Amino acid sequence: MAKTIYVLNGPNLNLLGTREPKIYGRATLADVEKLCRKTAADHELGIVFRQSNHEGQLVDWINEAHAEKAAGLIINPAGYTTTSIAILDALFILEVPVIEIHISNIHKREEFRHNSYVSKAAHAVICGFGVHGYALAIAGLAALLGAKE
Ligand code: DHK
Repeated sequence: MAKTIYVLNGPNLNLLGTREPKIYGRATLADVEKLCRKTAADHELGIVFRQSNHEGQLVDWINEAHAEKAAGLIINPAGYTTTSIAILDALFILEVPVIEIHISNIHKREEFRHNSYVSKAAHAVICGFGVHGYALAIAGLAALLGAKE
C-alpha cells in the first residue's frame, strides 16, 4: 500500500497568487496543490493536501494524520508559526518526520517571524525557495522515507 503524506497550509495561504505577490509570488494555492500532487506521485506517495485559516482545524488535521498513520507531514504554519503551542504539541504527538516550510525566507524578514515554535518538532525546515520549496520538501521527505527517488 502506498505511503501517504499530509501537506497542511495555514492562514491566508488560500490567497496565494494575489496576496503580497512580491513576497509570495503569483502561484495560487491550486497551483501549489498541483505541484505537490505531481511531486508526490513521482515518488509514489499518496497525498492529503489541505489549507485552513483556523488553528483548531489544523490541530485536528495533525491529529487525523496521526490516527490515519500518515508516513510524514509537511506544514506551512504561516502566521501560527511563531504563536501556536497547540500546533507544536500536536506535531510532537506524531512519530513520523515533520517538515516545516515557508515560501519566503522568514529570517530575512521582520524579527517577529524568526522564532518558530514549529521548528522544535521539525526534522527539517525549508524557506525562501518560493512555492518550489513544497516540491523540495516532498522530495526530501520521500528520501527520508526511503520512497522511490
Ligand atoms: C507565510 C505566512 O503567512 C507568514 O505568516 C510567515 C510564511 C511566512 C511563508 O513564507 O510561507 O511569516
